[in-house]
Amino acid sequence: AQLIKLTDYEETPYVIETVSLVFKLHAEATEVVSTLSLHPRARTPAGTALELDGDELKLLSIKLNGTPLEDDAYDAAPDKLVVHNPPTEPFKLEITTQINPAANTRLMGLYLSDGIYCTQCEAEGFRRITYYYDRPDALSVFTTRIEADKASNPILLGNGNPQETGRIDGTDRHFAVWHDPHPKPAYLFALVAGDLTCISEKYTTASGKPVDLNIYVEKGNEQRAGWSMDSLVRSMRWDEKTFGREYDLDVFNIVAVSAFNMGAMENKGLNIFNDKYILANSETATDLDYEGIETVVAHEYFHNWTGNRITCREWFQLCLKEGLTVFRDQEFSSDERSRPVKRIADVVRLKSRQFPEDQGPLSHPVRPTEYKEINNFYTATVYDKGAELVRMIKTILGADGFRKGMDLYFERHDGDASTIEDFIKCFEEANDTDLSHFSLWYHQSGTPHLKASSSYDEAAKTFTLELEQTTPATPGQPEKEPFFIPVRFGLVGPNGEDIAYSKAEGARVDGDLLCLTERKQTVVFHGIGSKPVPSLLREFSAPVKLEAGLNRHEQIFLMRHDIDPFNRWQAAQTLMSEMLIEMTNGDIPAGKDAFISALANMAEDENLDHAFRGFGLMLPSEKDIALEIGKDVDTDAIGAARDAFAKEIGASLYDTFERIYSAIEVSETFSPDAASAGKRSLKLRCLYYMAASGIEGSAALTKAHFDAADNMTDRMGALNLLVTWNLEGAKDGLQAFEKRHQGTALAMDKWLSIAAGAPNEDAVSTIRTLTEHPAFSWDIPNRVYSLIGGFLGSNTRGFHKADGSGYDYLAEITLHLDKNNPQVASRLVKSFGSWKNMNAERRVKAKAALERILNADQQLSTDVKEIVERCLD
Ligand code: BAL
Ligand code: ZN
Repeated sequence: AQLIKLTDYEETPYVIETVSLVFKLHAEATEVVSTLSLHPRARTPAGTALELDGDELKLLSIKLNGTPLEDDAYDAAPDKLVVHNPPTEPFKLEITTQINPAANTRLMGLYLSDGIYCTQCEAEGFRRITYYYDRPDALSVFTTRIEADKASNPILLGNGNPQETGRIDGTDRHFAVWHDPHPKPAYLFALVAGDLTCISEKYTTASGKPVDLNIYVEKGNEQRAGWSMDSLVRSMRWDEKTFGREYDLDVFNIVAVSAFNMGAMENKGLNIFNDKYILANSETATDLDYEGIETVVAHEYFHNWTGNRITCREWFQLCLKEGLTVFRDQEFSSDERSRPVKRIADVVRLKSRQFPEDQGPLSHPVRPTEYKEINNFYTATVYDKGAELVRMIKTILGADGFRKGMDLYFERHDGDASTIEDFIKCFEEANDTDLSHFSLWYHQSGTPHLKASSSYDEAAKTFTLELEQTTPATPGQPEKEPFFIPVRFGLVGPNGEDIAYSKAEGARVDGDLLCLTERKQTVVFHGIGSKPVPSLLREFSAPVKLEAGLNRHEQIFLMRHDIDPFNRWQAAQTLMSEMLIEMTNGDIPAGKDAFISALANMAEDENLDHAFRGFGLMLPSEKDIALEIGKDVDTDAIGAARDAFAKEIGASLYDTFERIYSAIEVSETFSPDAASAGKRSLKLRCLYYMAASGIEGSAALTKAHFDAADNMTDRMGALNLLVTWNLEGAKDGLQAFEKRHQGTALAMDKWLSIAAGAPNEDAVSTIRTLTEHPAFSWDIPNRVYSLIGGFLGSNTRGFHKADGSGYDYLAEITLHLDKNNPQVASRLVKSFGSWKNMNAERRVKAKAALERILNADQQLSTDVKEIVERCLD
């Protein structure tokens, strides 16, 4: 496949002013008539061919200004349409294609999901519908007419506002016409047709514009859509209040479908969602699901401004809409819930998903400069690190400066297909500042390491902080420049309060913000009356790996006293991580008892909210520890150490955990609010340690929790513990869960993921058996992500088993899935991204498995090939 380069960007020679689409829907032979109004740009030389993108298309007819084109006037292939010598004046091109939605297993373009016609066009799915300039900078005004059988497709939805509906005379068919007045790229096109029902609400924007909100689901699921509607209304209000952004159409429709590659899609006025991010009730959804729904509904809605009204010039600019919109959804959730807890959750996600990516063969800049398959770049780096970069801009400029920059961005670029440079320029101009050094974050990949050391001079009353940044080489970038790193900090005095300094020298320091610009900087703080413990990178102010240079005593001090909740949590994490690594190496960590005692205090601290205490108790995952070790990893040793540590903490603090567990009362009527969810999470975290302890009665307590559960959070949480710790009752629990939830796909996904994540001598056999279970299907991404993704993501010992069985299995299923759905296959095969960190025995097996994929006797998709080649590079 061709390497696409940012430097090759050129405007289209022709402009598509309007596009009028007619869909005659039939499961196996849908006809699409597309009428494009085109004109050449002023500088387009006469005779320049019009080249439109296609993908597996069949052309039925083509007319220019109403007349069929002669055969020699065009060339049509499944992946391209070339019109030779188009007119130099504005002209109309009518293109009729035929597509097969029922056979579309890739779930890109127009396809059928459970009998519902739906589309997914980002990034390049529209070219599977009709020939078009399928690129984000080709903005056009779309009108869509949908025709379908009325009985099986009573609901017909398109982008924009509804225009007209009616019967088609003499047939059982009907039609609907939708018009979207906002010019948009093809990736935001959508249509839905099917037998759906909806819940509705009336919304009035801040300026008084009425909007009809509808969430469409399969019949019978309407009671599970209420939380999504609630989240949507809150998102709309929040965007008005926080960014001054209002909705801009008469209707906003959301549709939930069961077969969907991504989480959801922000098509203009017609968001299409993976049903996992719409459907929830206490019986089938966990607190995390409720939170995820709130986030994703908000995220897609926020795209209306950051993504749709202002879109990307080309796909290299993906972070322009995704990083920014993730930042916006994170801020929304922080305002709706607990800000420190949300920050911890986001950093946990960043460190577990983005850090491994950035420290392995798949590392790439937030704004990449080349790709083979754009679908491979919907990554944690573009999304989550992209959001961190926006957050740093806010940290550097302050809330007001940030808002001024955003206001200018909306004002200046509304209706544009923009770039990261455009975005940064708005912050620079609105704040009269220079962000050129900061911008390196968009272009230089890799996770910087920040190493700190300090000394105190009692006589001079100075505290000296030495900070050194290094960024390891990443693919294509052997040498690194120093980053501009904003470090929020405090100098914590012996009484736990921050010490004020009288003067700081050696770096730009403003209040609690220190900005590093060089490889090595020494900052001297004056007027420091007693030796402080530095608390660095508060709120995780930059996406770096910090080596704080503190001893265990100091870390425990921060864990107990830091006024920054994030760093209290971080101190506990750092201690756990260091100790787990020592235990993995067979050593007994110093200061373990003191740490465990501090952990107990944090868990019992009534001044902290429940969710925070739950997070404080969280052990780093086996994957996190493997990443921290970084080379010659033995996942069995990590797993054994982590199990032993959990058991030890559980046994030492059993009484404490029991006390906390018993004292927390959760209201009897289920509510998904953050406070109630926090209580459930802390209870389950206590139960985790009690279950790990092996102490008599703990298994029965865990089983009792499972049996008494009246909501999915508790039921799934307790079942997971029974299975993880292989307790008596695990088998019964799995059976009871299956019996209760069989037939409810999203609930059974949880059952599959619990079974997939369980440590087990022969994990691959277990997974193989489960692929035969009626709850599983290779064709529905959610099922695959739950079972296979659960195995690859949570069963570290199983996937990285020294005999290579996990690697062999991943090679096998990658090849299997690639035949039907390359996007899903490619997502899974990314799990090989950590293979170079493993020990020699495992590396040999992983490399062989990767080579087997590459050399397989089948045509590999560009998606999978690109990932495998990068892994092997
Ligand atoms: N644009 C793809 C899905 C999302 O990030 O919202
Ligand atoms: Zn997005």
